Amino acid sequence: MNKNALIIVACSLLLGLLIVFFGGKKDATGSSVNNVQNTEIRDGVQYVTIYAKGGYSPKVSIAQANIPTKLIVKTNGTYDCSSALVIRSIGYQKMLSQTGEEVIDLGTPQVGKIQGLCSMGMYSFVVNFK
Ligand SMILES: [Cu+2]
Repeated sequence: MNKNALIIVACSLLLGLLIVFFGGKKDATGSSVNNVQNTEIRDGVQYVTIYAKGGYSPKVSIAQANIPTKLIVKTNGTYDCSSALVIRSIGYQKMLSQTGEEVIDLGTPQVGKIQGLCSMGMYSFVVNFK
């Protein structure tokens, strides 16, 4: 009886820990995706980095307007259609390599949004220039 009770307590504890751990981890990942600093200005050029694999991450980026900007799209074993990238506003369409880094010149964006899509329009990302 005592042994069984102990096992039940231990199991509940373990389950609780698992929930806290994975729940917490999920939250942390979620917020870090939203708050991630994926823009960088080097030598007067702004770089915005997007990861493409099973969709695009981060889905929403915030960048500065009126600065020459390049979009870096990183793939890493990307066999899904997020490697078929379309950015309509700049007339860009390309099949990215499955693993690599694509640098796309966005010119000097004004205030507004630039949207990237997979060729099927299933996955998307937005860079919000402010
Ligand atoms: Cu797609």
